[in-house]
Amino acid sequence: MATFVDRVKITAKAGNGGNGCVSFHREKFVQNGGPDGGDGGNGGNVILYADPNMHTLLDFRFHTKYAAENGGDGSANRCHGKRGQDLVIKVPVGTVFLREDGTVAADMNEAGQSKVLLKGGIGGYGNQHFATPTRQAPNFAKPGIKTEIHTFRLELKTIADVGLVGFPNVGKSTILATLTAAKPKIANYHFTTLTPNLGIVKWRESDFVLADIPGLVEGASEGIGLGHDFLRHVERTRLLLHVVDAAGSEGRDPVNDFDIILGELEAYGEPADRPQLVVLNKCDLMYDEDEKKELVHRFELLGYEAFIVSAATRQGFDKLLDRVIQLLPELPPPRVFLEEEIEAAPVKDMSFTVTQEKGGVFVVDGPGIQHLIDSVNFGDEESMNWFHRQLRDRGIIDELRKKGAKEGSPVLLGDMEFDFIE
Ligand SMILES: Nc1nc2c(ncn2[C@@H]2O[C@H](COP(=O)(O)OP(=O)(O)OP(=O)(O)O)[C@@H](O)[C@H]2O)c(=O)[nH]1
Ligand SMILES: [Mg+2]
Repeated sequence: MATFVDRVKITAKAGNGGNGCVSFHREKFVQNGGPDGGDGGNGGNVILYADPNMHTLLDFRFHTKYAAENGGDGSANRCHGKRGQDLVIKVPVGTVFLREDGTVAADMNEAGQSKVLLKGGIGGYGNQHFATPTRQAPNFAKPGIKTEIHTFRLELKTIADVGLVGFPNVGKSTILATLTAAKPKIANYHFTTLTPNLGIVKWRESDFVLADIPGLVEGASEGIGLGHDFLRHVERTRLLLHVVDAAGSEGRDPVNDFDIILGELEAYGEPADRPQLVVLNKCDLMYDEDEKKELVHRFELLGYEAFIVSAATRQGFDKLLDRVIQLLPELPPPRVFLEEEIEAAPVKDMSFTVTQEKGGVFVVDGPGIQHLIDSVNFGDEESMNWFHRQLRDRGIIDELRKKGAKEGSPVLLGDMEFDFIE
């Protein structure tokens, strides 16, 4: 049996920012050239693309790790590091990216749309930025921002206006083939259809997207048959065409079949009042007109409109389609999942320690230190002033002095080393 994959787990990582460079300009006859270390390039982004030609997540089963290119490091002569290349991940339309905590990172619900899933790390400044009138030879540069590996669960939730649901072999694919240009596989056995097929129905002045959803069986909501895999595709259709084998050609009662599928939809979490029309298929196999009318009546008693059709002889669809295009404008649009941005939690703990290491380096450590360094734009004077104020207000300067730091002492703050200046 061919495998249809509509749920996978992958990891993705945007590119790291390249490191800034420490370098000094050297020229013959020029002593003490200025700092000329270039900036690191930004890391590449991870970008998603909703590809209308893809229909399964199968590829992701074999390829589960995705990483965009890192930014290049800066180099001497103010050479900027190369920008890391973006990585584009193509997915079928309707793919939802969920984070490990269940929040939605992206819902790729429109054909051709692109979204940034993960942003690349910003490149670090080279020491060319750090020349100030009082500090002509800064020997520090900023490292690029390192990115993390994220895990995502991908779920394909097909988007269509109308979904054909029902037991296997009742003729759903045959109906899709009758009404649209789609050419689904049709055969006289259960679970012929393993992936949802889509087609466009053009009727009178309207058109709508029709999805043929693989057959459901009793216990599908608990994972029996192909289980949840298929129920997931019912979620984003606006109207259901619930197909039953009216002729009972496999010996089952159509109303009983209908009840079983309703139960599965409800167990899966579909609202009980889900708009649906009953399609009584295979009526070419019923010779008694009264029997057909009686069946329509049984469904009406349950509160459903029922339509007698035959996909084999293409009869009875006019009335059904007229009703569908009349209903659709009144129904809400397909469900879209709200995307949540996750922002890094602000660091509240301002505590820090200063220790002197063997080489005489003063190491400042604490939960908020790296965050402080990352927040500074070293090329901008105002930002630098803010940074100095932070060092003073947080008591870091005082503590360094207390521990014995003197003008010119090496200080390691987060992952950045520089000389202590008062
Ligand atoms: N006599 C008759 N046979 C039909 C009709 N519609 C479909 N069939 C036959 O019923 C069998 C199943 O049809 P499919 O369209 O593959 O059924 P399905 O509901 O898509 O089945 P699964 O994909 O397995 O869930 C095929 O042999 C069809 O030719 C109909 O209106 N009348
Ligand atoms: Mg089928």
